[in-house]
Amino acid sequence: MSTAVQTDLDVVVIGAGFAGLAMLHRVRESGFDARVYEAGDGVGGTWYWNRYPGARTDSECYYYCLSFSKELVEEWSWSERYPGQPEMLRYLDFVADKFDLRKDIRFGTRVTSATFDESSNTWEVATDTGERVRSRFVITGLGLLTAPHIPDFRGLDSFAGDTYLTCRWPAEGVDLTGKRVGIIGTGATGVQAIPIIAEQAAQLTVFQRTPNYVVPAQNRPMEPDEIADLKARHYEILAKARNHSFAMPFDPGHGPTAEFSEEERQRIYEEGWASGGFRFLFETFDDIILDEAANESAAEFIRSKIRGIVHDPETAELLSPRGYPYAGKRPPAGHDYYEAYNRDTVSLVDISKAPIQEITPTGLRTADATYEFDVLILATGFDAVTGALTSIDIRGRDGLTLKEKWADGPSTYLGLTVHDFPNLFTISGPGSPFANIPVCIEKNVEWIGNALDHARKSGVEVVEATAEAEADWDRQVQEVVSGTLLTQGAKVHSWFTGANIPGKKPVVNVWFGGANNYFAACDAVAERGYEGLTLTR
Ligand code: NA7
Repeated sequence: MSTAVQTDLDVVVIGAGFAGLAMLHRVRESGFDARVYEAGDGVGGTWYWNRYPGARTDSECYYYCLSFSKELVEEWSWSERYPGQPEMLRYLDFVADKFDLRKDIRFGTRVTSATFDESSNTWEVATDTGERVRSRFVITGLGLLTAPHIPDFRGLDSFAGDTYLTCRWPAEGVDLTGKRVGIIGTGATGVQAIPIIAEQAAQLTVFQRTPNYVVPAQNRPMEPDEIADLKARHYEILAKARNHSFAMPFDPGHGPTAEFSEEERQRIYEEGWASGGFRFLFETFDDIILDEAANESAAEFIRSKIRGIVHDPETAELLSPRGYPYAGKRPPAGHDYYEAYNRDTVSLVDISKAPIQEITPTGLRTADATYEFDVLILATGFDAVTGALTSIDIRGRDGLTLKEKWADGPSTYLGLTVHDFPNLFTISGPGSPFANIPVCIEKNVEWIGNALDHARKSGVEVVEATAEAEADWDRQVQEVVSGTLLTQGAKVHSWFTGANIPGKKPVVNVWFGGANNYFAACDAVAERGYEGLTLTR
């Protein structure tokens, strides 16, 4: 451990995406001396790194944004219902400039370790640029989907063409015109990238292990009247989102599926399909993620749409998910996704039964065939939720690392704090909701900001979750999901069970008990004087 401490800070924030920017602003408003460390050369987090063709939000613009400043809400206007990555990045740049956040951000600087010093109750934070700082609090804003997952394909380095990772796509773009492209991965990323790549490439081969349930997003430009109306109602919309189980300002569904005739169901599904994206899941029927028959009914509707769109019946069948529930994996939103397979230049290879055996200098080889291409694209996902946190050497009491503590699955209190890791706060940490992220982030930011204010006012030096409160929260995280179909994602490598990473113990790592209920639980803890946390003067 270095003793060359150069600076004393109240707060170190790791990451300059939505979470880090909002957190920096919040603690600065309270007069804390704060610094953000960001590995990228600019702000944006997820929206800085994920520049692949077709990258855009799966949530609508007017609630996938920050709300802490009325002026910001007033000044920024979105151009599309689902903003593309360049627009999202422009937005976060605008936020950074408007609130003069950059002066407290160290870009191009990765935090390598954070060590809690029990003698001074401070954190010693070290970076890959050689900085060492001592801070009272450390707050992580690392994002849920940050640490790339690159499967251990034999021969990956032998490929003679260019290989690209979607989440590390070059900022200057890649010209795929006339190229033969192979892409592995058909999650939310692959589903967005495939139709755009298909427009450019001479030939695109898609390697699919598990088909997804893809509902079209129904993107369109935003109209001036609509923008004005949404701005005027922003805080009403936010209140509605905060009251929704997935933090989206949606209306409830029509009720339980079984209460409707087949004809009525089809009409409601069609309406949901036309509304687009997550609205299909949440505004059609209320029991899709709870009841197997209801889920199968919605799933079959989606399969019927696939059969209607994709001309080749064999391809349509390969694209049709079976054997796991709709929403058992995080469902992607499509932009002419299925339509892309009607191009003569796009072919789909099922690697579920004949897996990839090795990457070769000219392409890849599965158990029963070889394929050739010039460019290989990996859209293979992330070591989600815990991966970014455990990639930093974070040491709490008695030198315990977060990686050791979470060897059998993550454990937190409210997804925000960890026993044995005092004065550490994790925005959107494991055990916090997987829901519309900016809304969840801002609730976390408010809660942490208020906790820090409270600590300072009361002369508290150490804030730490009790072991009991943490165990109780972990139990609740597992309990609330057990009555849903979401646990079944484990059998199809869903990242929210950790099952997409070979060797990672499958355990549901996010809160599925309703974002609204989660927000209420966090508020109640604060109102009761930070119940479940030890506050030491
Ligand atoms: P996902 O949703 O985890 O998708 C990763 C894809 O990569 C998925 O189709 C995987 O197939 C595939 N994959 C992963 N490993 C392999 C191996 N070894 N062989 C073949 N195929 C593989 O990540 P995304 O980036 O698309 O989306 C992540 C989140 O970002 C998304 O949920 C949104 O919240 C935004 P599998 O399905 O595991 O069979």
